[in-house]
Amino acid sequence: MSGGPRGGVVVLVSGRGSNLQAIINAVTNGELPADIRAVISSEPGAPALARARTAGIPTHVVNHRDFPARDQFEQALMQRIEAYRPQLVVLAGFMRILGKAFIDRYTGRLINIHPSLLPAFPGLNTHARALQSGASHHGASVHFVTHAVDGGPVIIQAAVPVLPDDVPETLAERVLMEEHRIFPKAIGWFLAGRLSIEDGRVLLDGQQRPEQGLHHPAAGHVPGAG
Ligand code: NHR
Ligand code: GAR
Repeated sequence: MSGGPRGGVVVLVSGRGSNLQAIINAVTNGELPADIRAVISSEPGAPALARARTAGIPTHVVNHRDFPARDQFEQALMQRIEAYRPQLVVLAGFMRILGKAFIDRYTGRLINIHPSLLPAFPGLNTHARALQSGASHHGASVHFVTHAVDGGPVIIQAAVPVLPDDVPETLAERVLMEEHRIFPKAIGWFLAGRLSIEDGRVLLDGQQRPEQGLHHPAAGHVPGAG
């Protein structure tokens, strides 16, 4: 267990912050026992920063443009994070790929929400790519972050149907509703000590959840809503 009393969380953001808001709301309404100690943005103008301030959470900006190399950006980011001694670091719409030093320090207590049913569509522009592929379903995944970008062990997924008139924006909106539901849930599981990793798979209460890691929508199976 690392640093401080249980439940300490630092959230890294780059943009709008609707997932951050969902986490804040879950804490506020008592569904998520967590202590959001700070929000750190890689983008100075991120709307997520205003959401944090409104909730009374300390904010910092670590702008990647202020550093000549990724490595130095990450050192600065780690310094900011370490001041809060979090149990968990959460990527909520964080847009910078993280390198070895950062991943090595936080492996096992660093999670991300990604807008696809991983392993389908890692990387960016997932909604347009899902539409382009003709997939019948799309969705979101919360996963542990490892060196393999969007390739770490999946904690929870939620699927939504792709509808005939969807454009990337309408599909993104449907997926986002699910993101806001599954992300606080995954964070709660982590902070309660209910998650473990065995053979690269995530266990909840020591059990493999039947819909995780066994099937994939491309194989004709739609993951459960968790
Ligand atoms: N870092 C590691 N090592 N592993 C992961 O799984 C990570 C990660 C950093 C971020 C989030 C991820 C997503 O959910 C994430 C997962 C940004 C990019 C990207 O290409 C890719 C994946 C994710 C986030 N970023 C560009 C870069 O050069 C910049 C893009 C931009 O600024 O708009 O870092 O999708
Ligand atoms: C979310 O859909 C999140 O899954 C995705 O960006 C959006 C952020 O929205 N994350 C990534 O694409 C990471 N590369 P938010 O700022 O409103 O939470």
